[in-house]
Amino acid sequence: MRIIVTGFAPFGGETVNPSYEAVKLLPDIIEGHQIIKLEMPVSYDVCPALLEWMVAHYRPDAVVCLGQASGRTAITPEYVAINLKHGSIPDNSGVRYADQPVIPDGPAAYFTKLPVRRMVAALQAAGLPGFVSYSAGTFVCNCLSYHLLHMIDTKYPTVKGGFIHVPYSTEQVKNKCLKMFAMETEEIAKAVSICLHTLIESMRDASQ
Ligand code: PCA
Repeated sequence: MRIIVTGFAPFGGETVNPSYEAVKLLPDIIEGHQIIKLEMPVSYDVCPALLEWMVAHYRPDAVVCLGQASGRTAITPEYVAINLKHGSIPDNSGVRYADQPVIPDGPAAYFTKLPVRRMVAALQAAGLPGFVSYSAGTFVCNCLSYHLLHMIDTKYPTVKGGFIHVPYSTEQVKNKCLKMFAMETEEIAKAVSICLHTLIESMRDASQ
C-alpha cells in the first residue's frame, strides 16, 4: 500500500509547524507500506491543487493530512469537514475569505474516511492524549480536509482519508506568555505513527 501523509508549513508568526515536523520524523516504510511525505503551503488555493496532483500521480490507498491546532490538548482526528472558508487571519499568500464555500454547490459537510474512534482508542491505550474532534475550524486545514473528502467522494471511492489536528510542540510554547498545552515533537510523531498503524490495521481487516 501507499499512504500520502501531509503536514503544513509554519503560519501565523510561528517558525515551525509541529504537523510537518512530526511527518518528517516518520519512517519511509511502515509495516511494508510506503509513506509519501509532503509539506503543504498554508494557502486555501494552492494546497488543494497540490493534493489533487499528488493523488493523481501516486494513486495512494490512503491519505492522511495533518495540521496544527493551537490550544488543542490532544491529538484529534477530525470527524467532519464543512463547506466553509472563513478566516480571522489571511493565509500565507495573503488571502482571507469570509463566509465562502470551499466548493460551490458541494454538500454542506463530509464525514471522515478514517477509523477515528479506533485511532483515539489506540492513542489512549498507548498513554497518549487523543479525542475525536467535531470541528476542524474554517481556515486552511478544514479547506484541505473538505477537498480531500470531496475528491474521495467524487473520484477515488476506494481511498481512505481524512484529517488529524495536533497541538503545539513544546518548542513553540517556550517563549509564549500564556501557558498553552504542548507535546514534544517526537511524541506527536509517535502518536501519528500509532494512527497510521491503526489505519493500516483497519484497511487490512476490511479487505479480509
Ligand atoms: N493549521 C491551520 C492551517 C495550517 C495549520 O497547520 C488550520 O487549522 O486551519
